[in-house]
Amino acid sequence: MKTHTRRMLVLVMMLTLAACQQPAPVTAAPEDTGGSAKGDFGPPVGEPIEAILTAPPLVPPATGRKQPAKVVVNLEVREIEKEISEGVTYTFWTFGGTVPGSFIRIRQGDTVEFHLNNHPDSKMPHNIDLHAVTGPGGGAASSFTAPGHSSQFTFKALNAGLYVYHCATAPVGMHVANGMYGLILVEPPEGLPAVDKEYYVMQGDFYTVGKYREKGLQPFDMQKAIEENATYVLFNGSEGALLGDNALPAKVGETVRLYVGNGGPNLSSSFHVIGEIFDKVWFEGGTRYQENVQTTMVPAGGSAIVEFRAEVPGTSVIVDHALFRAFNKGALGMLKFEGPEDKTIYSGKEIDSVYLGDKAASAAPVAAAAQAAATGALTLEQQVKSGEALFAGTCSTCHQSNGAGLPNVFPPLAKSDYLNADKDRAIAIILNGLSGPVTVNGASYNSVMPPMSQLNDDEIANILTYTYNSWDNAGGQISAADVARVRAATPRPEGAAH
Ligand code: HEC
Ligand SMILES: [Cu+2]
Repeated sequence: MKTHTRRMLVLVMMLTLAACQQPAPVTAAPEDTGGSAKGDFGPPVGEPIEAILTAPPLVPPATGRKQPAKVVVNLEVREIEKEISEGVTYTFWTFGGTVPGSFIRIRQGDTVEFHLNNHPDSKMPHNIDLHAVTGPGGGAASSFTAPGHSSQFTFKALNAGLYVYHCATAPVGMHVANGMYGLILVEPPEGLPAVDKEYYVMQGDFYTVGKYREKGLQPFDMQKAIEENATYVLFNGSEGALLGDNALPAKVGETVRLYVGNGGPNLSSSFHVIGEIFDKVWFEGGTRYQENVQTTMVPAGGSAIVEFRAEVPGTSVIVDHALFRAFNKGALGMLKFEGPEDKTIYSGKEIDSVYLGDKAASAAPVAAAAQAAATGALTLEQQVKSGEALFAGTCSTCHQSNGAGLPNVFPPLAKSDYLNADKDRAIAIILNGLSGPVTVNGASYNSVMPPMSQLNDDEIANILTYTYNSWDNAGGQISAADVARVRAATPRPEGAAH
């Protein structure tokens, strides 16, 4: 403890004593919530061990060791173009080829010989700052590595906890925004309690020149990053990383532990799982846990370990509860629990589509259509399939999945004379919404449809093509160019979305 800190403490104690004249009441010792021994456990024992590194969402097995060891970590930096959203690619800078980077698991007291290898194809130099390191820059100064080179440094893991690591090469924010972060777990000497499933989930915010879901290769947007105006907020580096077939599985009755990190670079996460209560949260990735938590804050450059039990079958949705990030920037994931129902806990109807909307449907047709559109080979059938997936949730909430609408409230899209009369008008309705009296198939409606301005030209074209080719409508095809033409012709106030 530094002298001035000690002086401060004495001062605080004196003030406290002065404030309450009576001696402090004797309170019961706080219940043990998992605090851990501190410090150095001596020199490494036995032969050096090569660390097992895993790609997200997987976590290496527990070290199972009772003594400190020398652990060798080999981490390779690679700059790679990968999908960030359906039909959208981005040049990620990675630790180990994935975003977030490889998960590293060691034990407190271990001596880590760290090798950072920068792939010869890289265009940039990189380094690493591990928050688990006690020393200048967390290793950054010792690990600056040009393309095609390797660096080595050694540190002793003095503190247990779940730590973020990240690149710290200038411009640091840009390297982190491009995906250069991951987690290193330093197990306490006694290890963590056994659970059935462990997964690795890490949030990050991304800044692209094109807007959310604008197709093609998207460059990094420095100005948006400075303004903290994220285009995407994602778990595990891409929109579909934890959705559909990539949902994290568990069986009913199993205990699940998530190692949650937040790479940032800018946004703190309000980490929440819809329909779950965290039995335990090792908040801030430290050594003590809180119980019965709904939402836990995970700061940029921080972490948390959350645990719960899969009680009933179904899909639980992982979100950043800053909800526009979840539903309009991609911060969604899924946990899929399989097993017998327990109607005493939950009646059993699976309701994930209420929250997930179009994300509950398979993203494959949407991706296929986007790919075909990019090469100019988009077919009517691909548009219809993609439109069907997007209609689910986006339009079906009101117009119903069979297009029938609801009497007096939502007009039908099925066999709608209003829809079939004018295609450009239909495009304009989706772009700008609709209010005031309308007559559809002889019935009048006077309500409000909000603008669906979060949809891009391809998506609107595909939704309408699906609508025109379903439920006895007039057929035909709407192209993205049609939507762009109508969009350009309709003035929107400054600040309105897109
Ligand atoms: C929040 C509810 C809601 C959503 C979501 C919604 N609509 Fe509507 N829609 C309405 C209402 C209400 C009207 C009638 C507005 C009025 O009375 O002026 C309407 C009218 C229409 C009309 C003109 C009338 C007709 O039946 O032909 C079309 C076309 C249409 N919507 C298409 C869509 C499409 C396509 C989507 C999805 C991209 C969509 N709507 C999403 C509520 C909604
Ligand atoms: Cu870097």
